[in-house]
Formats: sequence, C-alpha cells, structure tokens
Amino acid sequence: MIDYTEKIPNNVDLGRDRVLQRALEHWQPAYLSWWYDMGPNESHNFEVYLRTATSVEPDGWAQFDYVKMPEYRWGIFLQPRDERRQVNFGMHKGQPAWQDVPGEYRSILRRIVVTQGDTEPASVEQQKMLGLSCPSLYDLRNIFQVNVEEGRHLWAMVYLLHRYFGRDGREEAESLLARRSGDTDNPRILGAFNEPTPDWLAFYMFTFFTDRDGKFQLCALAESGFDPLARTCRFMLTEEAHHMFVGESGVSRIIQRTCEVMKENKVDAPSDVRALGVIDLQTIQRYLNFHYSVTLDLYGSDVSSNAANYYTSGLKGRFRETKLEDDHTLQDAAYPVSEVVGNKINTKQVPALTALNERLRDDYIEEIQAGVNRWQRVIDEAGIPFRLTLPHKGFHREIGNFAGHFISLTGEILTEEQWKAHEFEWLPSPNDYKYVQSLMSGRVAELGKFANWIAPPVKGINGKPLDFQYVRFN
Ligand code: BYC
Repeated sequence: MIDYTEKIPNNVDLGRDRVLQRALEHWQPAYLSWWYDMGPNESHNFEVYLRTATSVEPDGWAQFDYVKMPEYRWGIFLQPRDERRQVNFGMHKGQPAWQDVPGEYRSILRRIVVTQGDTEPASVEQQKMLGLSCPSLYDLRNIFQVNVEEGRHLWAMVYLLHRYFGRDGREEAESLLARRSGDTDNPRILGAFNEPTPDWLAFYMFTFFTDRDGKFQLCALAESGFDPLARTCRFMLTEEAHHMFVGESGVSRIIQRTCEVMKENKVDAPSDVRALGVIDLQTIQRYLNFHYSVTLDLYGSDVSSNAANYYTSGLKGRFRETKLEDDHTLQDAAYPVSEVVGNKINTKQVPALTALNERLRDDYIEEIQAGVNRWQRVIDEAGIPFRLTLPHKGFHREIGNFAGHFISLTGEILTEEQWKAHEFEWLPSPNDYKYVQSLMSGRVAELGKFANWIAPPVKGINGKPLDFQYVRFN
C-alpha cells in the first residue's frame, strides 16, 4: 500500500481518513496516466528546477529543487481554518460557515467544483506541445511550473469531490481525466479551454488573460460559505499569482524585444519588422484581441439566474466580498448591463443579483486594463507611436447579450459580411499564426540564451542567474 501521507504532502490529515485514502489510491494512477499522455510532451525524464508546496506556511509553499515532473509531489493544502468564520453574504449570512455540504446545495456546489476543476487539466492539455519550442531554459522551467501547479489545482478540486461528494464526486473526478481540450466528442466544459494554445505568444496571452479569470473566479469562490472550498481556493491563489506573472512578463519581454529591433533598425512596417525575426506590434494586438474576448466569455451571461442562485445560497461571492460595504444580500440593488437593440448598444439597470457575472467581468477588465497600460509603457519608453488597446466588451463574444452580434473593435454593430471583411485585421489570421510559429521551430536550450524574438527577463528564478541550468534534459 502506498503511504499517501508521505506521497502527498497535505494539511488535511489524509492519513486518518480511510475512505478518502482508498478513493485517492484509485484516482492517483489514473491521474499519472493522464499526465503521461496529456502532460508536457517528451518531458518525463527532465529534471526541472521547480517550486513545490510542502505546507501552507510562508516557508513551506516555495521549496525549490530539481524534480522529474511525474514525481512532483502534488499536495493537498487548505488555508488553516478560522473557527469563527461565517457565511458572509446571501440568505444564510451570519450563520457559521459550513464544514460540510448543505444537502440542498449539493448538486450546484458539485457543479461549481467540477467546472473549476475541469479548467486545470484543460490548460495543461492546451500547452502540451510548447516545451518543444521554448525560447529559453528559464521559460521552459516556467511553463513546467505552471503545468505542475495546474495539476495541483486539479488535485485540490478532486480532493473536495472525493471528500465531500461521495460516489457522485468520485465519478466526476474520473470524468475530469476523461474530457479533453478541443475534443469534438468529449470537450472541456468552458469555451476558452477548448481553444488551441499553438505558440508561446498565445501561451503568455493565455496566462495573462485566462489565468486572471482563474484569479477572479477563485477570489469569488474563496468567499464561499462552504468553508473547505473557500480555504482551498485561498491557497490556490498564491500559485495563480506566479502564472499571471509569467504571462504579463512574457508578453512584456516580447514587446520590449520588438521595440528594440524596431529602434535599432529604424523600421516600423510590420513586414520589415517580421523580416528581422521579431513579432510586429500589430500581431501582438490581434493576439490580445483574441485572448481578451475569449476570456470575457468565461464569466458567463451578463444576466444569469445561476449566478444569482450561487450568491443567494452563499456559495459564490463577489470579488473581495467582505471588503465591500453594502448589505451583502443585494435584494434591492441594481447594476448596469449592456444589450444590443437594433443597431445600438444600450445600457440598462437590472437587479444586481442577476448581474453578478457582469460585475465580476467588470472587476476583471479593470485589472486587465492596468496590465495593458504597463505593456504600453514599454512601447512608450522606446518612443514608438503605437497604442495597444482593449477591444470593446462586445467584440467577438459568444456568451451573453453580445453573442450572435457582429461588433467591431470599437463597438459598432456590423453585418456579418462587414465584420468578416475585417476579421483578420482584428484577430490573428492563419498567416499570423504561421509566422509566429515559424519563429518557434525548435527549443532554445543553451545556458543563458534567449530566442531572438524575446528579451531576457530582469532576473532569474529564486535568486538564480539567467544562465542557470533550469532544466536538465538527461
Ligand atoms: N463556455 O448563466 P450562465 C481557471 C454555460 S479559469 C461554455 O451564462 P453561469 C484557470 C453555463 O455553464 C476559472 N459554456 O453562466 C485559468 C451554463 O450551462 P448550463 C474557472 C458556458 O452558470 C487558466 C449556461 O452556459 N472557474 O481557473 O452563471 C488556467 C448558462 O450559464 C460558458 C470557474 O469558472 C463558457 N464560457 O456562469 C487554468 C468558476 N459560460 O447550466 C485554470 C466556476 C457559461 O445551461 N464556474 N456557460 O448547462 C462558474 O462559476 C460558472 O459556471 C461560470 C458560468 C462563471 C463559468
């Protein structure tokens, strides 16, 4: 028998719960088999300089060492329990936080946990091929770090399913390993997680835009009245921060390199920029448009009775719920949402309870805008007259009030024909993908070397130099 208390670092007293142990004994080999099939390609023998969480203490969640990824110790960590914690919003506000699943909310809670859990392996599947074309050992190590942590986030949700949802939970945990990103018959649950991540620019955009949806959704779930969910999400958020750093700094380094080359060579036409082997700012803008719009869909419909139910039941709160100053039941509050009426976009007030998806999306947009402003500074500092902008909220949307409409980057309602005529000015074209991928045909693996299309980072990982051997290939 495997000693799970040794194999799986945890702070949930795994060793004491035989039912849970048996469930995990069953699930762990299936997980590893999924990792061998769907984890990073050709990586199983690599030794990677990884951070492993071994406890939730400040000195325990950042242990660095060389690890072969299939041997990574995927642990189960919940933020320590606060005995006085209450349900902080909705109709149960003021009751002690639930340590078990309230019977009447069992199925919706399971659905939330499954939806959250499903995104984690999906992203690993989407990024599976990228290690073969990394721009440096530093970046290779970073993508692997992101991948093992997404694996750990899957473990976090599977722990909840096994521990609190009985046989249904065990079946859901198996299905999490059976769905596949982009599969026509058995796809991942949410749209963005079925889109390919075909190159490193797409990867950095994904970790900037889509991992940040992860942050906002986890923040909303960290407010949950179901205490084990809240506590597990809190710990997941510590890891999410690194993923967003990888995305933001990755795009920033690409922009920086492009600007350097543009200045050195006094060129600005995209074809001239491409001739010098870097990614033109127009293509970066098109990638941004794509990842932003696809990620906005992840917040669900603008007006959603599901969202109202989640909130009223005390299962999913708002971003920073306990810091907000209102009645935390939203019975009489209103919130503005947009809708398309004829050829105009109108704003109307709806009950705030039904607009909680929209509100979370707006919170997200504010943070995204700040990140895009930081990228803009890199361009401005190089003295290049180019502006990166966020598309209109209605651009290229498939979920909610804008779905089915053809909306331009700046928010005009167009006909399908008009929109199609601009599609590849606004979104990456097959040619753009082909060009970007042509830059990333092989792995850059010499110590301290970086591909021509990306600037080196400001510093290495855990105080190590940039020419550190972040990955040993064996
Ligand atoms: N694609 O009222 P509606 C992360 C479905 S990312 C496909 O609009 P609701 C990560 C919806 O399921 C964070 N389907 O939406 C990032 C529903 O289906 P049913 C992930 C969609 O339920 C990077 C129907 O449309 N976590 O962690 O209020 C790397 C109508 O529902 C989509 C969560 O999402 C879509 N985009 O809200 C790794 C948190 N949107 O009932 C990881 C948990 C909606 O008709 N999930 N639908 O079959 C939730 O809170 C909610 O499910 C959603 C949707 C916010 C996603």
